[in-house]
Amino acid sequence: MFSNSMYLLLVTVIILLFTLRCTCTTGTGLLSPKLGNGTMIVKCIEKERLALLKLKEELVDEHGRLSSWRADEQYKDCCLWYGIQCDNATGHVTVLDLHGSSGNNKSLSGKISPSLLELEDLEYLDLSFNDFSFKQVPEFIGSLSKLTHLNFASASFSGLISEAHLLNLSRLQVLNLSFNSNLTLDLGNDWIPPFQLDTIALARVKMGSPFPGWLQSQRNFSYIDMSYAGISDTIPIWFWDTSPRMEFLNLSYNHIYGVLPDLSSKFASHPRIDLSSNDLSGELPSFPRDVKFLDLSKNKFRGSIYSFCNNAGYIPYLDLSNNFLSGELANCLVDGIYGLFYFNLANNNFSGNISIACERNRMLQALHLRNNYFTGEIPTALINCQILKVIDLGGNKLSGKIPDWITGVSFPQLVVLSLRSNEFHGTLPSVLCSLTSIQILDLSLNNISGPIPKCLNNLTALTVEGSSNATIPIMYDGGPDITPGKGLILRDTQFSPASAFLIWKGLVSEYRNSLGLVKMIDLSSNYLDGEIPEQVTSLKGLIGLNLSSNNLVGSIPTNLYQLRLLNFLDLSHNHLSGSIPSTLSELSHLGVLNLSYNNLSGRIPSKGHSLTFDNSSYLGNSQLCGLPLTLLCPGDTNTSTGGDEDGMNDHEPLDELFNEGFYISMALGFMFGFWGLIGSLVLNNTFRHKFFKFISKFEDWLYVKLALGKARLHR
Ligand SMILES: *[C@@H]1O[C@H](CO)[C@@H](O)[C@H](O)[C@H]1NC(C)=O
Ligand SMILES: *[C@@H]1O[C@H](CO)[C@@H](O)[C@H](O)[C@H]1NC(C)=O
Ligand SMILES: *[C@@H]1O[C@H](CO)[C@@H](O)[C@H](O)[C@H]1NC(C)=O
Ligand SMILES: *[C@@H]1O[C@H](CO)[C@@H](O)[C@H](O)[C@H]1NC(C)=O
Ligand SMILES: *[C@@H]1O[C@H](CO)[C@@H](O)[C@H](O)[C@H]1NC(C)=O
Ligand SMILES: *[C@@H]1O[C@H](CO)[C@@H](O)[C@H](O)[C@H]1NC(C)=O
Ligand SMILES: *[C@@H]1O[C@H](CO)[C@@H](O)[C@H](O)[C@H]1NC(C)=O
Ligand SMILES: *[C@@H]1O[C@H](CO)[C@@H](O)[C@H](O)[C@H]1NC(C)=O
Ligand SMILES: *[C@@H]1O[C@H](CO)[C@@H](O)[C@H](O)[C@H]1NC(C)=O
Ligand SMILES: *[C@@H]1O[C@H](CO)[C@@H](O)[C@H](O)[C@H]1NC(C)=O
Ligand SMILES: *[C@@H]1O[C@H](CO)[C@@H](O)[C@H](O)[C@H]1NC(C)=O
Ligand SMILES: CC(=O)N[C@H]1CO[C@H](CO)[C@@H](O)[C@@H]1O
Repeated sequence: MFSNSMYLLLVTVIILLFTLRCTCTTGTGLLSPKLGNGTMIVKCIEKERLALLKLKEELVDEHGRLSSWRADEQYKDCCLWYGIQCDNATGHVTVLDLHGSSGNNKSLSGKISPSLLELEDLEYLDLSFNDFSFKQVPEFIGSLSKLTHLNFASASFSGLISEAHLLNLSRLQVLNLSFNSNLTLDLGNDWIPPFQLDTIALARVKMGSPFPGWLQSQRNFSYIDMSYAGISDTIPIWFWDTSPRMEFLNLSYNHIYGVLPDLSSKFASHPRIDLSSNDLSGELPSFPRDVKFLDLSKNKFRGSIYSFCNNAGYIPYLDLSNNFLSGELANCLVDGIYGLFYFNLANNNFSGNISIACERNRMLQALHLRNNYFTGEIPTALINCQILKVIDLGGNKLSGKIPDWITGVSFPQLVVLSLRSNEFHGTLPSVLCSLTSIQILDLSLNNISGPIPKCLNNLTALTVEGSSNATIPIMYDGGPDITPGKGLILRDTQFSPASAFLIWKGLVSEYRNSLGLVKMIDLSSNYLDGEIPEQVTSLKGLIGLNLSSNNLVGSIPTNLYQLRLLNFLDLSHNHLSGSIPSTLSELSHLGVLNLSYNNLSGRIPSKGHSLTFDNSSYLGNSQLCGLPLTLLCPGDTNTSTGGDEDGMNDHEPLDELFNEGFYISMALGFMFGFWGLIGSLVLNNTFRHKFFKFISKFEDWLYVKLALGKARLHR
């Protein structure tokens, strides 16, 4: 009886105490208190609140991302602050997630205060995509012994991460230090970490050249990315048996060498494997039959693809480009590999016919067979690969006529068609004009004859200025085994940007992330005759047009100036006649103009942009006159009298001084407001001419950089 009433009293007192506490906090306007029925209000622990305020004090938060972290009474519950989560039962802070995002500038910077250590139950720490200005990762993170997730990706940390940092992190599952270039992970080869990681994300973290030995202790990871890690070693045989759960492996961009063993049973289901850009050699080993993504490009694999094909199954994404593979494809794409979405064999030594069964590869969107020794005709079976976006067969020995089944009906999504540098002959079929999605049409370096079809204005994508999407996505999935006939179940769909190699201003460049912005026609080095059809002037989206080295006659279409985005125009080595339309000087984006070796006559337009081209643009037209050529037009006076300030040609001794580097530094100086300093130089006529010429070229350069993205030199 007594104990019962004591018990009742105790309960009453407790309830009273909590009610009081409730009143006082809600009374001061606590934001959304965690009122539960039966459960008590959990508020953050005072010690941890002060620690967070101290943390904020040492961080630089220019964009007010931490504005809810305040000392005021009504913000007292730190569990409600931005980026914080607390344990419902204990009130301890368990999550501190202050990640920024890629591509925005709202990053935090400054210093990480050791007050972080007060958060003794912290399990999840994410400071990714911030800017810690190449500071060291503080060693005290090693004392946060309850951490399971540590994400410092792309946070601009530098220096070393050593065993001391990780010594006490026995519960760690996710270690993400990716994209802190130069940061070095310095762990002893024999070191046995206290943790078993699930996710090892160390892209661009330097690890030294030996393959990291501490991985031998990790028996249960599913994800490992050690791309750009500076590894220069073989992959030790034990590595393949460390974790049966491995489903993502990225060791690309290292200097890994040696021969791979049979890998067909070394991964979890539907793995993604990227071993590209290394020095791996030997024959292609077997991979799991359900590999979803396999990139072995830019290695030194040799031999045939035959046994690889026979052991392969459903491979949505397969890139074997840039190796020394040879032999025939044989039935590889007929009864070997199936389910291809992306297929790349470019830059190998393959030969023989291309045979492909589209029934098994209905989802094929990108076919790259560039630079091999393939012969024969384009296989008719290709017509069934209806969602192809990229057909890249350039640099082979393919022959026959350009098939008249390459139409917009068969390939409504075709964006890139490159048949350059083959042995195609015959005329250009006018059905090509029905390729309404085409943005890059490259048929150069073949034996094609006859006229350029007049229906060019049907190439709808090329008639539109600009582009809705900078990248052209190649989709692939890793669904369950898909047997032909059963239909496709798309699961876990991923995207990869389509790419194409283009000859742009004489350089071979790869366009990937900005491919969607490139619109060009290259029919150069064929035997095309007749006139340049007026319809070409409807292709307002074109940024490149190359019709050089053909047998074209007639005049340059006067309305060519309508192609306002044109950056590259090459009509050289034809039999074009008449004068250069003066309106051509309105093409203000033009960076390359080549009209040389034709029968053009009359005066070179002497105003606007045409002035910025030197005489190589006009050579070999015996009847052209005026600057920059030396032949004077009737009635002109000799420029050597110095009367014409724009009359400086390119053969001045000053050339050596005013090299491009100099110009660039001048332009930068100009932009940063040092006009006064260089102004005196600009008073000089010669310099002025060159400076504006440079600015004009600089604009072109900038345009190409911006619009076309980073062009990579290749081969
Ligand atoms: C707790 O409160 C919620 C509403 O806030 C109510 O739906 C639920 O039934 C309550 N549970 C108990 C056990 O009283
Ligand atoms: C803690 O509370 C939040 C919000 O009320 C709830 O969503 C979450 O499930 C709770 N967690 C646990 C472990 O009870
Ligand atoms: C950050 O981006 C915003 C727009 O997103 C812009 O207004 C602001 O000027 C930028 N700040 C800096 C420092 O670049
Ligand atoms: C790791 O834990 C031990 C024992 O608890 C402690 O003495 C040591 O200081 C800790 N090391 C770090 C880096 O926190
Ligand atoms: C690593 O962190 C970055 C930034 O938060 C994130 O984008 C990336 O997906 C993470 N990697 C893994 C494997 O979790
Ligand atoms: C491996 O990791 C998975 C997922 O984290 C977990 O469920 C499993 O228990 C772990 N296995 C071992 C042997 O640690
Ligand atoms: C592998 O890493 C490289 C470099 O970090 C990256 O470009 C590539 O996309 C990654 N591969 C996959 C399949 O994610
Ligand atoms: C590839 O073909 C070229 C030209 O036929 C030949 O010179 C080269 O040796 C071949 N390389 C390999 C690895 O087969
Ligand atoms: C290649 O294809 C052509 C027809 O296009 C055929 O005549 C020839 O026999 C084929 N060659 C091989 C080796 O299959
Ligand atoms: C071009 O388009 C017009 C109108 O859509 C169509 O009538 C014509 O047949 C097309 N020409 C070719 C060669 O596709
Ligand atoms: C651009 O992307 C959007 C969505 O990402 C898509 O709906 C649209 O069809 C794309 N446009 C082109 C021209 O590819
Ligand atoms: C130790 C080290 O190499 N630190 C470098 C890290 O990267 C930054 C920026 O690239 C350099 O300024 C540091 O010298």
